[in-house]
Amino acid sequence: MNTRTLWRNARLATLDPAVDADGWGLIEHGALLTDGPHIVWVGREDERPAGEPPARTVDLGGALVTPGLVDCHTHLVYGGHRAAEFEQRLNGVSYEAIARAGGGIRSTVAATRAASEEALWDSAAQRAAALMAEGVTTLEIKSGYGLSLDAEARCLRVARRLGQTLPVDVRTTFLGAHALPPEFEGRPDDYIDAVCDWMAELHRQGLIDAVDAFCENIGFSPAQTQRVFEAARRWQLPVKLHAEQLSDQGGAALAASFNALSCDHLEHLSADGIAAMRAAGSVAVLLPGAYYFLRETRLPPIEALRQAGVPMAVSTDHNPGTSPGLSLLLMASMACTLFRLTPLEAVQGITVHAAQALGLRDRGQLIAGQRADFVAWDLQHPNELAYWFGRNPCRHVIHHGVQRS
Ligand code: DI6
Ligand code: FE
Repeated sequence: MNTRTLWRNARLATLDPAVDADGWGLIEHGALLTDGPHIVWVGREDERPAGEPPARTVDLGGALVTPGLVDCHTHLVYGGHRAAEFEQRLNGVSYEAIARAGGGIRSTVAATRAASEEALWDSAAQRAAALMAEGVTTLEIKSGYGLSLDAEARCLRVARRLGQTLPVDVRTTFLGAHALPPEFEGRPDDYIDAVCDWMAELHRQGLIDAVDAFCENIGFSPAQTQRVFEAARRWQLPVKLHAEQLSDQGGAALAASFNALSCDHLEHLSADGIAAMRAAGSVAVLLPGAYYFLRETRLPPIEALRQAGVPMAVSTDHNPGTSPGLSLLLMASMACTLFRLTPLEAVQGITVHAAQALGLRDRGQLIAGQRADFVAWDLQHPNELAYWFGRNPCRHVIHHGVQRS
């Protein structure tokens, strides 16, 4: 059966360096041929190879087309919110002080434990819909607000079900080592033992694609993080790390020694950390939403990462405490204004490099063989993705070769 679709009359931003040297990989009067969930040909419409005509043709009306967006770092599944804590912070109480007083992550843990699986599903599905409306076709979701075997399993099941139910790919990350739950007060090493045991069980249930930890003075030490990573290695699960967000713990170098897919945040990253990430091929995931919302002043070392050739991704870090935003396009804009990324770097950061931060090489560019995940925008040039904010220029989303909207 002929299952091929021709998507014609588009201006393609392929992000394929083979198309042009400037990085955007623009093709005017372009077209894409898809077969089921894959792209089989990309090029100028008048250069389409002869052969069997496609079963279906879709006119994209001259729209700009980019790869589907990838949000590679979110904490999407949780109960409640923390607007009151936001007020406290505006009155001068620091994020660390709130966390140390038992608020912060722990207050979301209490709300998450109290929520039913259905309630968690409803709120997370609404958030996913907001991201998807802006062209997100692949989404990472971390656990880390359950902090017990049952509650972590519930959150990961909700994340899995989102990917099975909605037209979006979901990658799950087990972040048991996010914070110390109250029942383990004063016993962080015992808690790490428990996290390693739960990992085995959750992995057995098929709920984990990667493992993460919060390596920080208000989180877990490098030695504790290392134990989590050793357990992940036992199950051949890739790792990533919340590293160097509030202080330099040497987390990035530790993660790199486990071939981490990514190190995320990185405001306090050192030169040694950068060298280790480069050697390991780890992606630097930049989270300008958290920087903005915490009113941080210390920038991640963007120029040094750029010079070292470490790929940079950009993500929402959506969570109720430090980044309650649900717009990946706004993050691209803030990556430019706050972190001084170029628009091209920001767009690569929410596509090809974000995919790489999830270990996915089959998406993020418009190239034959890749997933047929792409977005038609009401824009002329892809640099506008990092320019407009508070506007959603998304016209159509195609996921696995199927037009979603
Ligand atoms: N770093 C963050 O920015 C989030 N988690 C983490 O490890 C914040 C989580 C929260 O405050 O609820
Ligand atoms: Fe995070």
